[in-house]
Amino acid sequence: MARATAKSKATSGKVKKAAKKTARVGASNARTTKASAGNKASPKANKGVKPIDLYYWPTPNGFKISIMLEECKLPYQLKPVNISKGEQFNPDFLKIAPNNRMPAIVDPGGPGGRPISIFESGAILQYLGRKTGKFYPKDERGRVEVDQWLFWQMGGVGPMAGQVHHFKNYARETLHYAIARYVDEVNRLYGVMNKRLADRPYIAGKYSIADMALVGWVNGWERQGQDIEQFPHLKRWLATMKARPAVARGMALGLELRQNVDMKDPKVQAVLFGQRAR
Ligand SMILES: N[C@@H](CCC(=O)N[C@@H](CS)C(=O)NCC(=O)O)C(=O)O
Repeated sequence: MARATAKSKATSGKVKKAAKKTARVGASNARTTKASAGNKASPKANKGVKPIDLYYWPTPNGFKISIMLEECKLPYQLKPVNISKGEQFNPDFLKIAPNNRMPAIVDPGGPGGRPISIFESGAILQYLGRKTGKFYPKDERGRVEVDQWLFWQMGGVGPMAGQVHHFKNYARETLHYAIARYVDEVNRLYGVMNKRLADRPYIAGKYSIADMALVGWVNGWERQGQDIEQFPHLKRWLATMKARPAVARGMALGLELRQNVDMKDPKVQAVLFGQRAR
């Protein structure tokens, strides 16, 4: 906690700057959201709806929520959390997301018409699915089908691919054992997904929040030491997913924010990987 507080103080000037940027990006995002509405009924439907605050940085976990917001045509305001500068340790952010990780949301129109804050991407996806009645079946069998693949992503593909990214692309020491272990595990998980997709268009049958949770991660197959050609059904699914305009918009959101971030910079590594980076 002391570390978090010190970091937050150290970055407070920068956070202020980011806040200015937030307003700017938020405004441009409002345009994105409006444009995304496409469907003429949407602006009317969203009349009087207060935008959801999206605490976000452009990474596969962040994309899950930007995709869902775009798919549901929900109005939202982008609140960048620059994780390479330690903004995830800001005390105000920790009140919303005590695990110091993004994404998180604050929905001013939560249950009972009162604001609600939510962290953990899977919980946010389920909440938005229940709120909108979209991409998350209401019937128990359909919901269980989606939940099991959503949790499979949360506990498997995300953490394992995240470890590959770390050991293969960012770690300052080359640990062959760790690289092989996580590359192999991601390979196994891709195999499971490929088999599953052999006889259905999407992971739970119909397009759902489980697909949204997966696409940002599978899109990084090359950096995860995988060859997509080995997984033809997964390859087809990925292409179908990326062809969806809302997915493309969700995965493009805020990419410019991380343009100049060097993940190998010792300062960035100290923020993200703590002692182990030194
Ligand atoms: N289980 C969390 C994981 C979120 C997560 O790991 N976010 C990363 C970026 S992809 C983060 O905020 N990292 C900040 C840090 O490591 O300090 C979720 O799905 O929401």
